Amino acid sequence: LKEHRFEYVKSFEQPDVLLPNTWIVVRIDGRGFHKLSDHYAFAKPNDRRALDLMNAAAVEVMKELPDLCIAYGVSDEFSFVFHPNCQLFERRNGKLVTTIVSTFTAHYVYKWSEYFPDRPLLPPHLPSFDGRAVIYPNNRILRDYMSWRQVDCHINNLYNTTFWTMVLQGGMSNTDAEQELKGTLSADKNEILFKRFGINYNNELEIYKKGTVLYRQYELEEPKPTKSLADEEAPVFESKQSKSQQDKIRKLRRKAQVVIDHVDIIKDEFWEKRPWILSGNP
Ligand code: DGT
Ligand code: MG
Ligand code: MG
Ligand code: MG
Ligand code: MG
Repeated sequence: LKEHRFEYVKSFEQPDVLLPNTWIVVRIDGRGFHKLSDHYAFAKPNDRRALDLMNAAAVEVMKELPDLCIAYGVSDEFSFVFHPNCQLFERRNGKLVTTIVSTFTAHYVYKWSEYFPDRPLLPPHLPSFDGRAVIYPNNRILRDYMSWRQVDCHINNLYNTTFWTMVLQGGMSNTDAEQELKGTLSADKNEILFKRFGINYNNELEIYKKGTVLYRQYELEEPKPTKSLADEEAPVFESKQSKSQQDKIRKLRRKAQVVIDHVDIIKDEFWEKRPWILSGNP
């Protein structure tokens, strides 16, 4: 029989396993959302419904993939974070990225009409997302990555808020506003907003200024078995967890509430108050 004569093609598939014991961040980003946001007339600079839809789709991704320990979203992007001890899909890059991108996109499309009941989603203006995985070798660098995204959110939002206020409330042309803002510092933008438009930037919504962080909350559960889970096995960075411990952790994560928050993730406080995020336990 010659049924097996085609099987050699399997050997053309290349391994793409991500380094062990490193944080994995899968960042997805809307393709051509500049155009999409125009087409569906998203509010400028921030469309609350569009952001809520991004967050709702991301919550579903967190629920479907209990291995995820935290996610951060801003604009048309979301970063999903797997703990160094994660063994999902044997840490295969392609499988992790494509699963996250397609799960997110499916929920984004499914929920669209709930958030935009008056703007039916129609081809050729359909949302799609790209995605990539990056590994980070330790907690400090993972936190610097998260800080980088939140700083980006702040810088962009201050610029966009000032720009669109000058255009929409100040009646300036896009090019004039752009010209005036060229080379300005944060303090200058705050002053333009306050002196010319009576807007205190600090009073803008937290979701716009800080973006969105998703994580699991365990407080409502009965006393956590942190002790037994922590003592049973060596620290996560030193040894692989057993299959049974991974299952236990996955179960606890599945039961936990996914919280939508708009808070500072740059300072220590956020991480110190929620030690399970960096410890991966549960
Ligand atoms: P890409 O990612 O290279 O395919 O291209 P874009 O167009 O998606 O560019 P990107 O991701 O750098 O920037 C995100 C775009 O999405 C940006 O043009 C503004 C738009 N956008 C995101 N959120 C909002 C929103 O809440 N309101 C409005 N009006 N636009 C938004
Ligand atoms: Mg982009
Ligand atoms: Mg984009
Ligand atoms: Mg983007
Ligand atoms: Mg299959």
